[in-house]
Amino acid sequence: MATDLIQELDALEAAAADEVGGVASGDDLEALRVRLLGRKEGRLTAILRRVGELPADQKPAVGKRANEVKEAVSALLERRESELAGGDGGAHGLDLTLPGRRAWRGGRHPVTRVVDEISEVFRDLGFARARGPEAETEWHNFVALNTPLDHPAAATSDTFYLEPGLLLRSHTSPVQIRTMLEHEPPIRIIAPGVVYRRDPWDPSHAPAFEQIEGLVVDEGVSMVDLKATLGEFARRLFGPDTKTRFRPSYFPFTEPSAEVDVTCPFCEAGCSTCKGTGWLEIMGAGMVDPAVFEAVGIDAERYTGFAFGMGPGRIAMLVYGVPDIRMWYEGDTRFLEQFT
Ligand code: 2U9
Repeated sequence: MATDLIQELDALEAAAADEVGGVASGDDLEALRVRLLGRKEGRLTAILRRVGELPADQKPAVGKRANEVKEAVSALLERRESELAGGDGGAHGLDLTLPGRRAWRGGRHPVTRVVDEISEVFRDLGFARARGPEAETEWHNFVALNTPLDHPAAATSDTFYLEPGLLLRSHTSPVQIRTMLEHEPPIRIIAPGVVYRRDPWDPSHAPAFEQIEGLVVDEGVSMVDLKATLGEFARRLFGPDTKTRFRPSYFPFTEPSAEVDVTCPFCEAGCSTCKGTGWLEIMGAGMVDPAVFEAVGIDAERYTGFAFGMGPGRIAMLVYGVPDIRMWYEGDTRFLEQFT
């Protein structure tokens, strides 16, 4: 009688080992568990019910074997369950048919790309690149640039002061001042970098933005050199048919001064980017004011020079049709990755 029950337990274990591997879903596995180990109708329960009929001395052996089979079958069921959860039904829980995760690719910021493109054009025209500190003295940022400290640009409402006399540069022009203090002419440099102004954020203002300025100083440099250089720059940046025009303007550090427009690269005769005018304003420029040469100890009788300045963030807005400068600085990769 006891041997019959032990044989049935052996058969139950063998059946479990047989069937478990063929089960393909969690539901089927649960159904198999109920059939084998279910408390009411399961095969193990049916066998255990008959243990009561055995003579007392035979009960322990059958009970022990019943426990072993229950443990073994439970282990088989559990292993199969984790295999199914792994997805492939294989031994390693890997599903080689799942699609791969797409690698995240970084890219240069669109404004950085414009800075790099502009820098490349000027490099090819023979300009070196100069850098300088972002924390500047009042003297380098304003005084040496023919801008007295009672000028509105130097007011604490327009410029970030760090301490008396020390500020976050409001343009990259102090880099040119430092270059002239350190080097004799001829000088031919561009100074790209971030500058700071106390402007509240709005669609066309950011409190920190990129600027690229340029400076050429040599004997015999004239307005013709300025116009030829910026004309060639515009043709290389926007295309060979680009025309340039100069409109009179005023800056404290240049005389004469001009705003520089290029023909709109996006239309023949007026579009939304150029607001129907056919022209885009891309920079300011002028002949270096002799007072600036005097401040840095360059002989203004012997040397002349020209300078220019532009905002790559503004140019990137025009080139990419972006209506609000703040969009460059929000760090939203869903927006930025469109331009890479
Ligand atoms: C020295 C002498 C002269 C730099 C110049 C501009 C004209 C100009 C603005 C354009 C838009 C700055 O990015 S922006 O906000 N700049 O219009 N900048 S001439 O003149 C200099 C610089 C240094 C020693």
